[in-house]
This record gives sequence, structure tokens and C-alpha cells, in this order.
Amino acid sequence: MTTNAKLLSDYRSPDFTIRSVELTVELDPTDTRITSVMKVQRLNQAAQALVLDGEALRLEHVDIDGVVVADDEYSVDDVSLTLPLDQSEAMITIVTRINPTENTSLEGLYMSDGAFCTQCEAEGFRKITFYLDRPDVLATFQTTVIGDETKYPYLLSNGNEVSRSKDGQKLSVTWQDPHPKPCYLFALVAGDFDVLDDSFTTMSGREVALRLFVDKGNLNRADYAMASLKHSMKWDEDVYGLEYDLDIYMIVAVDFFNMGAMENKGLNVFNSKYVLANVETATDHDFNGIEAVIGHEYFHNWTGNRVTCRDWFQLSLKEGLTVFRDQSFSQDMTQSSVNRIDDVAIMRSHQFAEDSGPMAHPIRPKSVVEMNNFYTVTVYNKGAEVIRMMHTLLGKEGFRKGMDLYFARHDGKAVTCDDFVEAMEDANSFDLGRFRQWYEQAGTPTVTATGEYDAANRSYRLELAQSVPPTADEESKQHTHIPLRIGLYGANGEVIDLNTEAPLTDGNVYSLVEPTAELIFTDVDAAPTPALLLDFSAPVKLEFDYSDTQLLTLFKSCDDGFTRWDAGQQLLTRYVFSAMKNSAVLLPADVLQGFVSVANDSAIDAALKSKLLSMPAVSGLVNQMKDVNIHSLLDALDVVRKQLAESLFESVQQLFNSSAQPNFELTSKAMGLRMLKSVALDWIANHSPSIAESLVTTEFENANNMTDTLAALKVANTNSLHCRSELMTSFFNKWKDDGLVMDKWLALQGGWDNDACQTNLAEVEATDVFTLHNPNRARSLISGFSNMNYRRFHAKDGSGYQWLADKIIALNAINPQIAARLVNPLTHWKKFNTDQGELMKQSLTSIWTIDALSKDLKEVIGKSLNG
Ligand code: B3K
Ligand code: ZN
Repeated sequence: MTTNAKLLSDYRSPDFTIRSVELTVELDPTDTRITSVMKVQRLNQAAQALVLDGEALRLEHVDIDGVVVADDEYSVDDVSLTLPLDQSEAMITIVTRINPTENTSLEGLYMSDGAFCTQCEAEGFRKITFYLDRPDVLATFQTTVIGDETKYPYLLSNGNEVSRSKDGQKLSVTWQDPHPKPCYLFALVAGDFDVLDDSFTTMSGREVALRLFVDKGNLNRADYAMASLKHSMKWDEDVYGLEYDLDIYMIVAVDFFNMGAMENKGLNVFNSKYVLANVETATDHDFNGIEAVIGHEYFHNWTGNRVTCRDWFQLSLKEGLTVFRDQSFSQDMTQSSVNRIDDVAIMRSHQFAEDSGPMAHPIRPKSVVEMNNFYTVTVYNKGAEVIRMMHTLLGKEGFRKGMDLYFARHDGKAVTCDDFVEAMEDANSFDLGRFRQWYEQAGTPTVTATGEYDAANRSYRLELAQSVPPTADEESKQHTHIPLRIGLYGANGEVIDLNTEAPLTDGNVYSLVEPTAELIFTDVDAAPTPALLLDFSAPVKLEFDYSDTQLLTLFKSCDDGFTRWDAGQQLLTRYVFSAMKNSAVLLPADVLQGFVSVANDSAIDAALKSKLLSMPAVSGLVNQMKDVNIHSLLDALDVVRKQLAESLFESVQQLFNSSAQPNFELTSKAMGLRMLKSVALDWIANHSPSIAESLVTTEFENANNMTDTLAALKVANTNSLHCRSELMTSFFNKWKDDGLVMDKWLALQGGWDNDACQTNLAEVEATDVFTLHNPNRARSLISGFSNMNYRRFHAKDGSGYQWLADKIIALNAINPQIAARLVNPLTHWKKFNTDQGELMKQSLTSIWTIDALSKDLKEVIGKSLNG
């Protein structure tokens, strides 16, 4: 299986490069003809043959400098075309034909609801024409798109439109992109759309046309995306001094898309989920997602497009950095500590799982079979944490100096993660030698800390030690450079000044660069409560033996939102684990009272309060355990939840009432109140389903926005209230023609924890709204079940596992990329106790043994089954 893996250590610069390419694309849904004229230059004078990548192409013609290359002079196989070439420059013309309708993988050129669209990252361009499909080959593109104007009035590609002509119904439009780019940034879209037009004046006074293309009839859902784009453009100028560089910026929303969106130069293609929204159809969560993804793709214009990756192992160069940038943008837009909590929750639920599972890899992987399998939470989110740590170590200004130097050195080039770190180092004269370990190895480091108070000397001694556990890909590990943002707190949460000889930067950041360290703080009046990971300053697990009292101190009054939330989660986790051993365990009165006092504390803003009052996520708990008995864990969660629900009952009823708002507003304050109201409603339902019945029904019926509607429906679904079935039906009847809204319904159906689950799933699959061909539909139901419905997915008879396996087998033939993503829950079978683990393994094996298993699934399942 690993025999066809590509290795980072095998990287060689290319023998040839392509300076410019002229593409002519004659569109036809089943027989599109592509003519490519490339100016090829030899870089390695010893090279005698040009090997171009190409898959699923019908080759019609090839010539070099106008001389036809005969059949017996070239060779073609499943993945490449080899041409003899022993000159330093040549013009090569290649004509190929493809069938976009048959392309259900949604990679290369394919059809989405009657429109043509492309997805080329990572290696999709080779499904359009023969090319040097690698990110370190940068060419200027001129693209002529030809199609039937009655069906495809908009013919789009990268850059600026330079000419158009008509021949009967045939429209021909030519685009020129002056910025040399790798082919993964190529895009072509053709179809009939409604268009939202706007413009943005850049900081140097240039006017940029902004055009948002949506399916006919959807213009009333495009405003938020457009506003988000303008905010992003302004933010990148303000924070990084980065200006947009073409005359036009286009975004097209399509319904069939594997990922969230794609940053093609000047022509972003978006999953419609991240564009289309209004208050009737989208939740606050959707609006925030749109702002983040629009920002993310826009920020790629500099971090990804202007400076791109040398090879795909360097993916985090652009993705980690761009996620960090979109996170900072969202944080600046909302000014809420809750964003950071959400970032951390993703790390702990998903990334820590990946780091300790079969697919463990460093943020810069060393070995890859199918690149699409490496668009992971490790490369993206842990990658963003690594960038954030550099920001923490260098400070805001130092980081900006590093970014400026990075662009000054590498604009227009394809570079490596080392080049980025070096720019940060050089701009700040800061040694990041040990820090580079974050790029080299997988695994979540553990920082173990102990503290001792010396009353006689009024001092506090902290001992720190770091270690990284072995991971699936590598046994032995090195220590790394961990920034710990430290706070000491008194009994009432008051901040204690840090007096220490240990070097601290930014006032409270200690660099743990050795395996162990000792810090002494002086002038400490009483035994303090330490917080060592303020704002989650490093993606590590922190082990410190806190007392309940210390955690309550942090929970009730720490000045850092993340730390408060974390303290509450640790308290609840502690009692969940006790309840696994003894289901009669009682939460102590002071713990329950701590949660009540947070609920009643009017100084805490609503969004943060909703987080502080949330139960720990199952996935996060699983990551802290071995040989997981999932059913006993779920029972223990119920035990703790019930006790807390009872204590909180009065407070949450008040919160539910006081969070109601007379008018709908789309501000972060209003969003926070809606979030708190829904959390309160869930607690009410937990303690008293009968009271919740009428509240939920009224909420559902009176809601004037999707956030409140869905919140009510979710509470009915999670708590299996009597009103559930009627509300689900009413929701379905109202929205059945709207795919994006139906995704919410599908996710709830998948997540329904009920004995009728399997029958229900079969009924839902049989409805017209469900199809495995649309990734959004497939993901909603399948992931709603396998990632959210723990009891039913882990059904003791294995039926949940096999249901997932059957979907994966069907998806393997349709869309291997989506199949390889959705199979993830089964691949973690080793985490679970033998009863469940063996059943999971059996279902995984049932996929492994089918004919024509894609290389995407082979890599992921192979690693899980064979280690
Ligand atoms: N760069 C794209 C992801 C492409 C995924 C290819 N399988 C989206 C993004 O990260 O912005
Ligand atoms: Zn990205």
C-alpha cells in the first residue's frame, strides 16, 4: 500500500517548466475539447524527455513547434504522457477531450446542476489536460472559453476579461491572468447565474469590481457574503498592508462542491453553503461560517497565491497561515472570546484524535499517497496554532515584520515552510531552531506541571516537563519549543503580579525550550491558582493536579475566557470519569453552586456564558481515554448532566426568558443571546421534558429566523420530545425544495438517538432530498449519524458501523474524496474496547475487501487496519 507513497525527501526541482499557457476550452457536457499551447523551457540541460501528468484524458493531437508528434514517438499511460524533448525551449500544442458529465468525483472539470465548474487543487488540473501538475511550475494563463450562449451566458476564468466574440449561438470569451501561477489555481466556470455587483476601492485608490454569481433566484441570499468580502479586503489592508492585485474579484457559488471553497486566482469557487444566507434560511453559525470562509479564500490571495507552496508537503505553509489569518479576522470582527474557545474545541475534539490515530502526521507530512487525504485538521488547524505560537513569541509587531520580510523575499515564488520560519527569525533576530520541531513530528505534546507554595519565603515554585507520545507514523520524538502564557490568581480570582527571574516575553509568556524547567515566583502572599495555558497558548495537553476549589476559582473569575471555559470543562470531566466508575456519584454542592453562580452572573456576556454552561464534548472525552467503553461513558455523561440540569433549572428558566429579543439583529451581541437562549432551552428540556414541550413548540412556531427555529428543533430532537415528529415534518414540508436548509434536517435525522434510528435512516435515504452525489447532502446525514449519534453509531450489534460502511462502499464509486473523509470514525477502532472495536474493524474490513477500492480509501483504511 505504502509502495506508491511519495516522500518529501524525494523532492527534486522540475526538469522543465512552463512559462505561459494558452487554453481554448470548447464546452460540451459530455465531450469538451481542450487545446493547450504551452511555452516550455528546459531547466535541467541533461533532460531528454518531458513527462506530463494526465488522467482520464482522450489525446487527440500533439505537436512540438508545429511538427506533429507521431503515435510511436510518444507514450501515454494511465497517469502521464512522455514526449521526447531535447531542446531548451519549445511550443507544445496538445488537444484532449473529456466528459464532464461522467465526472462525479468533482475534481477537474465537472457539471454542477447544469453549470460547468472546476476544482484543480491539489491534482485536478491533470484531469483537464496534460500538464506539469505541480505547484512549483508557475505560468501565465490565457484562457478562451467557448460555449452555447443560451445555456451558458457567463463564461468565466481567472484574471481580466480581454475579449469576447460571437458566432451564432457560440459565445467565446478570453481571459488573461497576468500573475504567473501553478495550475492548481486555474478555474473555469460556465453557466447561467444571477449576479450581485459591487466594488471596493483599495488603499492605493484602485477600484476593484466585485462580482458574486449565484443560482437563479438566489440574489436575496448573497448580501452577507458580499459584505464579508469587503470586510476581508479592508482587514488585510489594515492589519497586513496587503492590497488586492487584479481589477476584478469573482466568486461563484455552486451546489456540488467537495470542500468549503477554493481560492482560484481572481475566481473563487464556493460551496453554496458558504455564500447563500438570509435570516430565514441560515443560522448565526452559518453567517459566521460565511464570514470566515470568504475571508479565508480572500486572504489566500497573498498567502497561497502570490507566495505559493513548492510542493504539497508544504501545504501548511498556505493553509495553517491562512487559517490563522481567518481566525484573527473573525476575532476582530466579533470581539468575542468565544471564537478562541471554538478554535480550541476543534483542536481537542478532532485534531488531538487525528494526532493519536492511524493517520497521525506532522503539519508538514513526510509521506503521502493521495494528497486529498492531507487537507486535514492537522495541516489546517494545528498548522494555524503553530503560526499563532510564532505570533505569541514574536508579538504582534514582530510577527508583522516577519510577514513583511516573507513577502519581500518570496513574492511570486513557490517556497517551503522553512522559508517562512526563516523570515520570522531573520526579521526579529529570534532563534526558532527548537521551534521547527513542530513541523517535523506528529503527536500532541503533554506539559506536566507541579506547583509548591513556600509560605515562609512567600514564593511559588513551578516545575514543568514536556513530552511527546509516540504516534502511528513515528516512535521516537524530540522536545519542542512551547510558549506558556502564565497567570497566577488569588482565592477570589485576583491577578497576582509575576515576579520572577525566569525570562518572560509579552509580560507573561514563558518559553519552555528544554525537556524540563523550574520557575520561581516571589512576593506571593498565599498559595495561588496557576493558569499555564492562557488563551490556549500552545496546542498541548496540560496536566496539573488542580483541586476542585482551584478550578472553581478559575471558572468563576479568571480574566481569560478560554481558561474559564477550560476549568469548567475539567470539573465536569472529572465527575463524568467518576460516574463511569460509580454511577451513584454525586457532584459536590460547591461545584453545582459554581455553575449556578456563573449562570446567574450578569457580568458575563451571553456568548461566553453559553459556552461556560455547556457539557464537555464526547469526542474530547474519548481523546482523554484508553479502551473506551463508549456506552458507559455516555451513561456517565447522563448522570452528570441530570444533576447539573436539576441545579441549574431555575437559573436557566430565567436565562431563557431574559435572552429573548424583540427584534432580530445580526450583531455578535444578538447572536450571543440567541446562543444562550438555546443552551438554556436544552437544559430545561433535560430536567423537565414536559415544560420544554410547550416552550419548544412555541419557539418553533414564533421564530422569525432560522437560528431560533433550528435551536427549537434541535432540542426536540436531542431530547426526543413528543413534539419532535410533528416539528420535523412541518420543517420538511416548508423547506423540502431547499437543499441547504434540508442539510440541517438531514443532520438532525442522522443524530436522532432513538430505537427507531435505523428504520428512520432508511426512510430518510429514500426521500428525494437525499443523494450521495451531492457532498453536502451526503455529509449532513452520514456525519450527523456517525459523528454525533454516539449511541446508535456504536450500537452494540454493530448495525451502525455497517450502515456507515455501506455508504462508504457506495461513495467509493461516486466520490472517493468524500468517501475517504467520511470513513474517519471507523478508522479509530483501536480507541474502543474490544467488543465495539472488533465490530468496527469488521465493518472497515468489509470496505477494504471490495473491488476497485480508490487510492484515497486504500491509504486511510490501510493505515487503520495494517498500522
Ligand atoms: N485550498 C482549498 C482546498 C482544496 C482541497 C483539495 N482537496 C480550500 C482552502 O483551504 O481554502
Ligand atoms: Zn485554505
